[in-house]
Amino acid sequence: MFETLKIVGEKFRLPGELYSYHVIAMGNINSTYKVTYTNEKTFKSYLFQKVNTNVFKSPVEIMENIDHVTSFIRAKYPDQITLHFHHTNEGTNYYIDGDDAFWRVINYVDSVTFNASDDLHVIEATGKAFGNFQTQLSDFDGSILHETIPDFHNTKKRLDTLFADVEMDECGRVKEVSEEIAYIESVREQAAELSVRFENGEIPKRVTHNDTKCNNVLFDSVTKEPIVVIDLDTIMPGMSMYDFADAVRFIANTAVEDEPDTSKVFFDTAKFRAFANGFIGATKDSLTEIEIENLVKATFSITIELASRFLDDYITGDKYFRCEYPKHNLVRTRCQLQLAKDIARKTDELEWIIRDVLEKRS
Ligand code: GN1
Ligand code: MG
Repeated sequence: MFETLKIVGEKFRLPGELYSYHVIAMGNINSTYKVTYTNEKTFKSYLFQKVNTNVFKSPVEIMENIDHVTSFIRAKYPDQITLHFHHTNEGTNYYIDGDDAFWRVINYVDSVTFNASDDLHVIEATGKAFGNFQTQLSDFDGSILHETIPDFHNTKKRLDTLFADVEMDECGRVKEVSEEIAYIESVREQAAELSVRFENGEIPKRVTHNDTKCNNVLFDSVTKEPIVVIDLDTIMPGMSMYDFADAVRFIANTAVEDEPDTSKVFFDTAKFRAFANGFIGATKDSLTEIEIENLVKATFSITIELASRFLDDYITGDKYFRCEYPKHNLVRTRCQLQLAKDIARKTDELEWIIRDVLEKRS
């Protein structure tokens, strides 16, 4: 790996000598390395990322999207830290190596990330960061963005794909998951509703992040204030409330996303309130009534959507998400379904929390 990274660093004309590297366990799709260079006695670190081209079929389009969005934010908010991608001699912000691997290099930002947090201030700050991100892009022309993964959060299509793959049962795994499939079938229409209404034009089309896990916000290690929103691979036109929903799905889970013991999995309403407070505070002037009144429904829908994606990957042979062990995708599915059931049970309380946050914010 050292040799590969060295070549990548040379292509991006990084000064100094490669000193050390380590893998950063970040995300389920791309591979990320923190790579440090030394120049005499100074050290500077970079993130080298190998983009998973099985998932992102047109990685150059992703880089174009990122370029558009970061340039826009830099021009509008010159004092704000944005992600800085390096360029090669050829003037591209990526390099394709001899093995067809697609590399990009970003300045390392000294920071901390949270895979989970019990600190309600951190959770509220995460909500504010994602809400601000959306508000900052509210006058960005989304039509110039490539749809890097078509129908990424089209829940109806995700569910249709799942049920088509259940019919095919190419790996013979369907018999193992009949309970999970029956539950998803029972909520199929309900979970798909918002995506159908979005396609019909009833719900505003906005520029959204589409992967709002809290570990996609970098925080200052001392002040615990957000520095920058990262992982811009899936920025595309989408539903605002799905950004909210995906974030609370992750951050308000009392367990990790792949907790094997589902008795530990609940939806934490205090964390939900904290995130809602931050997010709504940052977006309330732009969100419309239809978006606000569907935040809770979106939370249920996106949790079912992700469960369906994990389950679909399981029954089609684990080709999409990186798996650490054979039934990892099944464990992830069960965890998300448990969470969805708890969200469904708590719907009235969650709706009430949204109204309460809105009243206090107005
Ligand atoms: C993937 O790799 P990461 O963590 O950035 C996935 C998201 C899922 C998430 C679940 C491009 O994101 O949609 O919500 O895993 N990203 C893609 O952990 O499919
Ligand atoms: Mg991502």
